Amino acid sequence: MLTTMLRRALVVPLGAGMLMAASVSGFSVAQAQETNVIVVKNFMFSPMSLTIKAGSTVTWKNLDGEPHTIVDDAGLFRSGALDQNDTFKFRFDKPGVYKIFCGIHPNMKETITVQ
Ligand SMILES: [Cu+2]
Repeated sequence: MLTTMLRRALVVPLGAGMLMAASVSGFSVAQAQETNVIVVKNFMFSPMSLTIKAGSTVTWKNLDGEPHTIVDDAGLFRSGALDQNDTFKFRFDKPGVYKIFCGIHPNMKETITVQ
């Protein structure tokens, strides 16, 4: 009887703490969506074309269980293999049209226009 009461007393604050942690991380995800995020899902970049202002940072997030890389066609940058939920960021300082592809699956392509 005493042990049951003790267990309940321990479980309730732990559960509340986990709920708070979940809402805090939810908030940070919502904030990240205000920047330029490209989702990699189902072997596709989404969106496949994006127009941004010079000086903007783009974040790629891989949602697939398969690894993907983010490679600039002109050799400006190349990410390591992104596992599921990994992200890669790059800041585009120069205006231009950037062709991006996945180094593992070169048929995965997208275009980023920097104004
Ligand atoms: Cu890929």
